[in-house]
Amino acid sequence: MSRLIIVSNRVHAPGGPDTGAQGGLAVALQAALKQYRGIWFGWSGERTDNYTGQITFQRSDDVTTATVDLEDQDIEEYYNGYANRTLWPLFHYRIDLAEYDRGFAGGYKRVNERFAETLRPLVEPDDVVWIQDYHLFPLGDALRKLGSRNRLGFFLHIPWPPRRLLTTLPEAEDLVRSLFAYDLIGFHTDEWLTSFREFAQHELGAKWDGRGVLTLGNRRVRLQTCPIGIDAKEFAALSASDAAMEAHRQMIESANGRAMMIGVDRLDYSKGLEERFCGYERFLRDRPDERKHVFLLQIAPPSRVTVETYQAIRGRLEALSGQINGAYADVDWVPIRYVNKGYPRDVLAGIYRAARIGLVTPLRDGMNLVAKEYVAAQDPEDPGVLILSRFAGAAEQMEDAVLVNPHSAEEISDAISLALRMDRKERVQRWRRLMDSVTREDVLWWRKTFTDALMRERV
Ligand code: ADQ
Repeated sequence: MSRLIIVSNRVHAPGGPDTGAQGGLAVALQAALKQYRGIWFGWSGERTDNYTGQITFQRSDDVTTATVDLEDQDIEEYYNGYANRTLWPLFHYRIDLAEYDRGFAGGYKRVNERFAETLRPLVEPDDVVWIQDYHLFPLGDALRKLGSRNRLGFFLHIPWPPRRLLTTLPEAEDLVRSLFAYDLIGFHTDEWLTSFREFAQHELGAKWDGRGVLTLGNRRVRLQTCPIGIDAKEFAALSASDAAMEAHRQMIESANGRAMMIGVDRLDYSKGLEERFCGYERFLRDRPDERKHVFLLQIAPPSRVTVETYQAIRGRLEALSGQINGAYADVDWVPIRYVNKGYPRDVLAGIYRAARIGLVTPLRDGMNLVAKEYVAAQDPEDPGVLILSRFAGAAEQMEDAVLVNPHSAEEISDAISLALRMDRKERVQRWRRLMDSVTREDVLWWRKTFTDALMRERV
């Protein structure tokens, strides 16, 4: 049987601490690796003075992790630079924040080539290689240049931007051409897949067969929509754990009869946190009668703290929550509780369950797993209401949420009011349909769908 080799920017070594950040993806990938006696390769998160390609192997059950350390310049140009300051904003439609810098582009190429050189000797002829996400677009091509004839798959966890936006990236054509090294590319939604296909067809002259295959010169690549899910069963079980019940009890007690709205997001401009606060402020301003029946708990652990735009958004959110609380708070009520830390997943499950409304309003998101976790954690007899951005990939599957345009404060305000007034019958009906899709297309379905399709590709 073929072995599976998964490659991602960061690798979580087995048995590491549960910081809440690892999430369902790492668990699903570990399960896939176990099934295929696989290897998980990537950056350790540590630095070194001199990249030598020295690999640290760790083994637990049937999963082997293989990690390398990176030099400061690599981390600065490849990770903080091209990945986080060029590709991430551009792929979330924020060309105003994207920085185009040849130094970043060079560092990105160098690290991908280093990964390829280090990984190549580990790959046996029958192995199947599955590369994850935007940090590693050119890795497949670099492996082919070193003679790999293995089946190579790639999955993109973030949106693919519309063709005209992507043309602003100086390296766009080379980058897309390099993706033809793969046999299969997976996207969360049809929208992201179509944007990729349109760029390849109209900017590079690739041919589309109408049945999922693009051809460029002598390379063919299959495109597939394959939305990621969560481990829904495990998450529902977590929400019945002791830690979850205790968190639930505490939240209900401290809500003091008011409806809680919950937001859980990495502190990132793509998540629409400022727009969410403004929409809530609109609700507070326009609906004085409903105002004190509700409060918002926003949990937002800082991420990418060394990047300036992330420091700036943190400052703006602190100011905005302070202004809103200053304008509306009373002796017995504060409209926004704003918390900047992570929580273990069982505690998070209890908090979700205590929330009458899940507020998930990214401006652009590849999928968004928080929306699915919120649904999975609900009490089936008395579930809360999910308010979800139309611009999250999750909206393609979750049409029974209250869908909103996160750029419109009025739509967010109306949705909050609607959710607060929604009767139990409608909440249960909507939740059942949502839970059905969250359970059916879970993370195990996602990785099986992708790996099965990859195994079927001819070499
Ligand atoms: P992210 O942008 O990180 O993922 P998301 O899909 O919402 O976004 O996943 C975040 C995860 O972190 C969730 O599992 C959530 O529970 C956890 N988390 C967030 N805040 C937390 C906190 N304070 N404490 C504990 N846990 C917390 C990227 C893409 C997404 C895509 C995923 C998977 O941007 O669009 O859904 O990859 O493909």
